[in-house]
Amino acid sequence: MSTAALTTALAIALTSAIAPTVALADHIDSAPVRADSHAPIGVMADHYHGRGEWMLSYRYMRMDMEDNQSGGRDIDPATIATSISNRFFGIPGQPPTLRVVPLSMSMDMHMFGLMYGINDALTLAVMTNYIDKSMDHVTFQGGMGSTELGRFRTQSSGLGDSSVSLLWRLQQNEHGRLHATIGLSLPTGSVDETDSVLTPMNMRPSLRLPYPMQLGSGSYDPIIGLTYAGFAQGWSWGVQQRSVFRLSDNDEDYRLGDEHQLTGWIARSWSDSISTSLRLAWRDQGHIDGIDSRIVAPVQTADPDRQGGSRTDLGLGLNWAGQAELRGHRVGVEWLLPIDQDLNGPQLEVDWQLVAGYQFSF
Ligand SMILES: [Cu+2]
Repeated sequence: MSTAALTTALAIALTSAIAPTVALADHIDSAPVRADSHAPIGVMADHYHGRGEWMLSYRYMRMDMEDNQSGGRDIDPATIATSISNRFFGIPGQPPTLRVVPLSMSMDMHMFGLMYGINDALTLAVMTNYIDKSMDHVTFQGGMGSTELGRFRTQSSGLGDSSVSLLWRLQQNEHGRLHATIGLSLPTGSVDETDSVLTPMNMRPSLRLPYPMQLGSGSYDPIIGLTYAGFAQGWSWGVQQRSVFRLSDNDEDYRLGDEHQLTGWIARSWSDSISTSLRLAWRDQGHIDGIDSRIVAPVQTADPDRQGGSRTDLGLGLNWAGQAELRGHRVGVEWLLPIDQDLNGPQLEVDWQLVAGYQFSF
């Protein structure tokens, strides 16, 4: 028997010894499934699976953004249009300030996931998603002043970026489990979406949409993560670090900023089936390096330097895990509200996020 197999056998023996209060993995058939053995549904790659176990999942995510800020301070559309400089000024037809201002944006994402326990130490996770984005803007008339010319909406939808990851179990005992995530984000999302816009000169050309309205990164990006989840009777907690590194430019000569996320949660289990959670999530993303030469417009979203920033969210979650004949079925909902945002602005602020998901393992 190899050391890994021995460790696994030992971990399962330990886990079984204190069942039914602590069942860390769904595949230990003798114990009830703990609703909080999975993290709040907004946390990705939070758990691994035992050998030969499969999981299919679907998550719906909604994000709503409204109003602009810069470096943590609110800024209204007329002030942006008259005082924030346009980096493209000097190119024929480009005004000195940003004459088009985003007012709100919404994003709906449908995420599909598949997990498979290759053995007790390694789990494969594949994810892809379908995104729907919509942004509302106001256009100010001509090159100066604060007269509104009109409002317009741009939309984009399609496949987003996908990812393939390996979850590597580092430790599991009666107190908790630790695993590393090593993955690659794949550029299945488009970076050349177009739509028609209203210009300050009252024209309606169809243009390549600015960066936040594109659907993918256009690059192959490594993903690195570390997750710990701890369990006690009636309570559990966890922390996760997760980073995406943008190492190379895409075909349009830019790369998105690196992404770093740190989150921590506590969960209370009210019964085997039901748990509630409280979570803090910090996220930081750098600005864009390089520039897409086809994205030229007097709007903040077209400026690679006015992208990214950091945000801290507070999340309230509910997990349900099926027992007996419903074993293997799970449902989770999480509502996230920002408590702090510091954006490379002007940029739209996040108002709220909702994540709802269904998972089925067998
Ligand atoms: Cu899973």
